[in-house]
Amino acid sequence: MSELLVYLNGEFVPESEAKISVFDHGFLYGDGVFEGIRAYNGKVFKLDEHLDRMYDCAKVIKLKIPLSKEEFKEAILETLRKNNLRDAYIRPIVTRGIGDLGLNPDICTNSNVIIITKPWGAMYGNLYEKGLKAITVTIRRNAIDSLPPNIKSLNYLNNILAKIEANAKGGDEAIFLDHNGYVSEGSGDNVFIVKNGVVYTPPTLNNLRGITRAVTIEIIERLGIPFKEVNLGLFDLYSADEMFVTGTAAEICPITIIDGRIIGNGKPGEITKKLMQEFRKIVDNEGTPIYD
Ligand code: PXG
Repeated sequence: MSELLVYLNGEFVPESEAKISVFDHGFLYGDGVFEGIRAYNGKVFKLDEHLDRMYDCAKVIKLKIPLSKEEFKEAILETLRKNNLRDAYIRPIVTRGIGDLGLNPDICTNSNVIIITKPWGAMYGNLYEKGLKAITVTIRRNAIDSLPPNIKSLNYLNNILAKIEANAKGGDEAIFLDHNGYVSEGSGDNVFIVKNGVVYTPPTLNNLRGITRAVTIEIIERLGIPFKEVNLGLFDLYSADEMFVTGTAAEICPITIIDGRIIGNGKPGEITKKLMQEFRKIVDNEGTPIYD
């Protein structure tokens, strides 16, 4: 089987030849941005929303992306076409580019643009039926006034530390609190709970403005399920009737146990299951077509 092709600064190169310099500040300092996007059934889900977020993040870190959004969109679609993909994971990356040693981003002149695409299915396997085991980790989410969690940057060490801790404690996913003890998010997803028929999720100052989160809220509102965006604490998580996470990779995935507390009856809740069904319908039907 021939290798998949990676988009690298306008060229399509085989995976094994897709290389960038060790002097790239993306590698040296985690200086850059990325996205995680998915294609279902020949259509890219929420492509404009992901690109909008990536360009916003780039602006925040004063990183110039050498393509217009339209050009970037076309590059993503073309990468998928070159690889004959219909169900895929898409990873656009923009790095600060080559500079000398030393932090100063102004010495880097040419950012690198990379688009990796891979065939991809469900992330958590049978856990969509069973539910995840979550662990609230002692590592706090990056403070909003140090490294704002709204930036989807190449520096994911905070998330990786959380994952290490959750893995060590036998969990499937880590849940972060922020420095005030408010619930922030998972290591790669946003958090929701259900209590007495009302769905709750924290506001997005202390977490990533998840695109799946936004889609989930749209579904909740369309179904007329009561919904509140409020700060949550450990008490709310431990006493929830249902709990789930949302993300491009995770989709909507139930949590059935957190820190040894069983959520509801220990099975994915009714509202969670309804939202998962509705989400499936949307991803199967909506999106930017890859092939005409
Ligand atoms: N919080 C964090 C920290 C994330 O990294 C989300 C929330 C959910 O955002 P979206 O827009 O995807 O609903 C993310 C996204 C991976 C992977 O490879 C991780 C994400 C997305 C895609 C793939 O683990 N995280």
